Amino acid sequence: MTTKNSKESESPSNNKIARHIKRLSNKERLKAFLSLFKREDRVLIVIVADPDSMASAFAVKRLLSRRVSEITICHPNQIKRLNNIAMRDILKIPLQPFRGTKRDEYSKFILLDSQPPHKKEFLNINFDAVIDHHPLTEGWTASFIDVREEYGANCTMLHEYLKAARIKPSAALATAMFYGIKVDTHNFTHRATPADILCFQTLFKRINKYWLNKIEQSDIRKAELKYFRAAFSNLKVKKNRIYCHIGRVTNPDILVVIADFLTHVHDIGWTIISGQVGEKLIVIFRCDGYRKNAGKLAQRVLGQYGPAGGHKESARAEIPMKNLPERLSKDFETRHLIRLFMKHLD
Ligand SMILES: [Mn+2]
Repeated sequence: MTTKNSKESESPSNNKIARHIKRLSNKERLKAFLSLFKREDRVLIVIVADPDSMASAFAVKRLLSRRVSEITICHPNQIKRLNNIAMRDILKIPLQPFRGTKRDEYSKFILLDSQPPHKKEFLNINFDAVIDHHPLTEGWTASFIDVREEYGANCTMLHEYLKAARIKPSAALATAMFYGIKVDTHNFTHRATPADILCFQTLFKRINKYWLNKIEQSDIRKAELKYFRAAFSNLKVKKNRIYCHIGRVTNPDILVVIADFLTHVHDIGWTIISGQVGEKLIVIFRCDGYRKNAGKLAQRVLGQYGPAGGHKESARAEIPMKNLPERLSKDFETRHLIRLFMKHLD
């Protein structure tokens, strides 16, 4: 394992390196990146696994294939989202947990879609290259730093490297990058640059749309289907609002799926779904945003009991059951959920 040393303070600041790399053309940048590696190198790519970072790692693996002797991708986080598990499995992205990866078996280290201060596991690795689109942080350096925060997705940057290397991505790699851009730009409703749009357009003809559909649609576990039965038997409609307490669930993500599903009901302005996970009451808010503010309502109604808040159209609260008034903390039901909101919604 490589560790930080005192020499670091004498090397040029990461800002200076990042500015230098930013000024290069795509071809020059590719050349500078590839010059870091020798044939005998064993490369460890580190990511916090999400669609954008997985696609970026997949692209770097392709870029370095046949140039180095070994490339491994590892991630310190657990992949829990079903869409991300589907992406990894359908596109066959080879990943392994960070824990259990022997770092002394590797000679080069790359960090993608993240920076060393973002996770404590990263701090004692001397990265050779960092390619990211988050704002540049301080207190670290690397030989190669490509940080361009104006990019909506990290894989858009990697697509430029592939293009400069004249590599045409396979259907699996194209689908991975396409999905990574979609997720990181929230389908282009959040930060996205012309570069992201151009990349998206270029990748479109190479993707496998059946794989993409399956990845995007996989968000319900078979074992979770039973919660829909609970949802339909417990839900109450009151004044264009749907309220529903699902009961105990193992993973709060299913509450989000059910809340999103119920927003499809015509003439419904609010959907408020709750469920108990461990000793917490999780409440998911959805509204059409028209003269409504889910984040403010969540804060107003539940902020006194625990963390609650969010955006205009969606919000969430996570309330320790013990913080609720005693008559509510036992055998919580949909009618209790309604009672909580009565005072605040007319
Ligand atoms: Mn990203």
